[in-house]
Amino acid sequence: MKKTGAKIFVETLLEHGVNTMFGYPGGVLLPIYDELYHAPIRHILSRHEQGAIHAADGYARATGKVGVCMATSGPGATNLVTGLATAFMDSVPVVAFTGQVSTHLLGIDSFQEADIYGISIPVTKYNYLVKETSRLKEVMYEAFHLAISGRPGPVLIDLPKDVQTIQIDDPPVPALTLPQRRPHLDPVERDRQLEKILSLIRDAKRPVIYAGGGVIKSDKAHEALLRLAEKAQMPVTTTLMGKGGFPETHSLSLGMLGMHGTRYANYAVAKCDLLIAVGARFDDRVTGEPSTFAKEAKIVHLDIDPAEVGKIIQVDACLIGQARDLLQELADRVEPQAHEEWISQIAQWKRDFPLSYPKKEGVISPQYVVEQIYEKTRGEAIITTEVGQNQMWAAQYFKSTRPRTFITSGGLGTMGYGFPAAIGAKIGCPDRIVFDIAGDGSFQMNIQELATAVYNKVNVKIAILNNGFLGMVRQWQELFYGRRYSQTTLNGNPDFIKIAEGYGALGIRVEKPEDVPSAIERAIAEDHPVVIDFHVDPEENVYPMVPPGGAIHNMLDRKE
Ligand SMILES: Cc1ncc(C[n+]2csc(CCOP(=O)(O)OP(=O)(O)O)c2C)c(N)n1
Repeated sequence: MKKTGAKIFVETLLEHGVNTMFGYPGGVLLPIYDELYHAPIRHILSRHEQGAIHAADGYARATGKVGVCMATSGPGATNLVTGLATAFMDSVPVVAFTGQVSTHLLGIDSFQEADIYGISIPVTKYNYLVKETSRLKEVMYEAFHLAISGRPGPVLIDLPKDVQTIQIDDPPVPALTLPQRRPHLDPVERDRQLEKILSLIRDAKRPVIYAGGGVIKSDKAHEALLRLAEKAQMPVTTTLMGKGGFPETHSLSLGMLGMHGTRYANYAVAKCDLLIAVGARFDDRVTGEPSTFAKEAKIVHLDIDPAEVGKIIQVDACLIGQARDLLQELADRVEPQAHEEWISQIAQWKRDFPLSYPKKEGVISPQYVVEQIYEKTRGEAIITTEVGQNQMWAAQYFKSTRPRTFITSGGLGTMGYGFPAAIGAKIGCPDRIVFDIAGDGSFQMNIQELATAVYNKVNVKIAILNNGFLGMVRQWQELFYGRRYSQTTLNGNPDFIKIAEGYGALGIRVEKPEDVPSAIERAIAEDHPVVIDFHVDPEENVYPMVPPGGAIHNMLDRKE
């Protein structure tokens, strides 16, 4: 039986278990949207293509499945670019489809033609321009495989209109002919590395595990990490992307390290004699000046991507593979250890330098709002964040205990990510409470997605830490540019309550600290999207802070 490309497209999505996708139509996608009209796929119409791709990304991060989104040619496709780069930097499995002008119109500046294939090369794991309908099914099979295998990432498929309309014989299910990954190390060398790591652990007096997003992505890696840490008594610090990979309520947890990490995590890294990095990439927000990072330590790197090993820091030993498999192997093989002196030193640092913030009479501290969200959700919520101070306070004060519950744009630092990502996360995990911890600047970057949330009954909560500033940039201006607040005052902010109501959401304004807990309780009780506008201390800063390019153990703190 002959089938159009559009029909093959929908059938192939269904073969991959896709029951939800996010998108925004346009002329060149009419054949596909017509096919979707009666397909058993929930298509969420965003209000901006950036909203669609961030929602697909949030869905992927919360569920572990591939997130799917679609946009039309030209401006629809270019509106996806920030979302592709966001997913690429954080290794998120997204398959993005773009409509394209028909093949005979390619390359001649046709109406709404943009070379999204070319544009997206640096921000995708792989990308395709499908010129023949006969290739479509095979390309889609490859794309879904590539997005989620190995180190995950976004894959883009550009679909000219005629490829969607041409009819061909029903294509068979393709056999994937992708080149197989070869092991990075030969078995003898691998054994040597493993033995070396085991002996480094045996000899270490002051070990630290530094766990990144790879521990979240590799299913069950967090269980192996816990077993390894407890058995060898190794304290664990996580990156922003690694939050939830190790319970932050555990006595061996050091919380987050790096620019806004805890003092005790950064001190522990500075003083450790063995640092085991797992699923982490020595990002500059983590290392500060790399030549000063973990100077006293032997470095072990466990990662799925050999390109990450030795990229920033020379290592003493490495293993390449799934974080789960490598951590399980180490947890099985390692001999039980005790590091009483080291653990008690860390406990002392925790007592001496806890995370803290000033409690001012009548003023809402943003950190208090995050603490209350943690309390009122009993730490069970999925948190998404925007970018800036809100993101760092969320990371510091919401103790994550499970993978896939802290969702944030770590690598690209995309303002406007958190709210659409929250929509995707809630659709993927409808039984969880989902809070977007937002700044008043970031929220306005994708505020239009309130329509998406309300219309589709996506019960997300947006907690705006409204300081009237682009707070994080203002903080840098305060500390390093003589308090010259150039273009960081958000004059002209709207009335967020009216905006929420205008879209049919509930808006709650909170101006007094004593009203914070009840507002959060009320928002949770509502079976409806809620915007809570917390008027917080306008010039509160995120501390501790490592000045850019410094050593991470040299941190600034507030002047009392
Ligand atoms: C799309 C985008 N543009 C600009 C920036 C640079 N930037 C980083 S943090 C920040 C301020 C964010 O302000 P707001 O959302 O109000 O959050 P706050 O820091 O006040 O919590 C800016 C402008 C960015 N990260 N992303």
